[in-house]
Amino acid sequence: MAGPDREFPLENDEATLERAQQQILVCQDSQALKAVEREYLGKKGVVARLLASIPQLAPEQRPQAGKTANQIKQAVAQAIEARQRALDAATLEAERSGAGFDASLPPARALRGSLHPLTQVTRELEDLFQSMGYQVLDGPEVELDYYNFEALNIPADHPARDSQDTFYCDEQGHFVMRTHTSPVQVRAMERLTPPYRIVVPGKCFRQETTDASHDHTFHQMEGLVVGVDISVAHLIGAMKTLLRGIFKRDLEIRLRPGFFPFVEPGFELDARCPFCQAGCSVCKRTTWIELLPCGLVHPNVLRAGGLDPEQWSGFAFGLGLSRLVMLRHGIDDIRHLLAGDVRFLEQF
Ligand code: FA5
Repeated sequence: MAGPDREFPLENDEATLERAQQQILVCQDSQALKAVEREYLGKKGVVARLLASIPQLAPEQRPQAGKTANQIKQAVAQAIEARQRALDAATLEAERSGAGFDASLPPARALRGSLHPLTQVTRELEDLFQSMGYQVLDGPEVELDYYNFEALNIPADHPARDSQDTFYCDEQGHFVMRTHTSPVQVRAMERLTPPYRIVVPGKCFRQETTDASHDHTFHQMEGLVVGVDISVAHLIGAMKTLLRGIFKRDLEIRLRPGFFPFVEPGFELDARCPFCQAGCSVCKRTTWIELLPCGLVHPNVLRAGGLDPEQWSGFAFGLGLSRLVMLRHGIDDIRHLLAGDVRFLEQF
């Protein structure tokens, strides 16, 4: 039977401490140290047993017994900590001097982001147009119906106003998600004094069924030049420079008639396919690629912008930036562009 005198002291306190310290010193790893820690400092360890047996001692022995138990506890904890530090240092030293450590190896590759391909092409074109004297302007994505349609000579019954194409933002239909960047044409006319040249890159929104070449959210870059006696010749000159900037060489172009209420005459501009001579999948075997709609600014639009069509004229174009990025990188589905999939974006 364990009587009080047998429990405390288990042995004399110095011997207990000495034994613990010896055990600690021969530990070769953290696991062994943990075992010693449990033996002395654990819930049922030596120190806990010492403390538990104090109440059974004669009252005058108790203070000294408590003090001794706490001293052992502290000393053992310190010895364990010191041994752990020594083991850690030894491990580090072994790694440094051992065969497995090569200080000349390059560090692990840091992950770096990159610019979205749409941002890249937007910045390139902004630089190109700025070098030709154009200003880069911005406009609201939530637009007034007036600027998106009415001021652009798009009458109320025009199919472009059909609710299928437009995201309306309020019951009355005063606010829309802009369906193109053209509303900034009139906003610019109201603010600037001609002559001027502007480009407006930005997001557009259309309520349409998406497929590989149509998204509900896509990017365009609007261009507008206003001056005296601006003609189709100016438009063609600017478009050729634009193509040279994009494809880094001269490409033959052609204009087909195109209808947009805000230009007269209006055109669809095609360029010779930059990827083939005899037809390929990009140009659908026609050797022409449809590049952008454009035309001379309609007099009604000039008027809406506060300009006298007798005095001022202009040309405008609406480049589909999303489609251009697809063309440039051979992307087969426009929906990849805004899907936010890092595996896709990492490629640029
Ligand atoms: C327009 O949006 C006119 N505002 C362009 C314009 C400006 C004409 C100035 C004349 C003068 P359109 O709807 O064709 O036109 O769109 C222009 C370009 O935007 C298209 O050629 C195409 O590249 C791109 N685009 C149109 N709809 C989508 C869509 N759903 N997804 C991706 N790109 C689109």
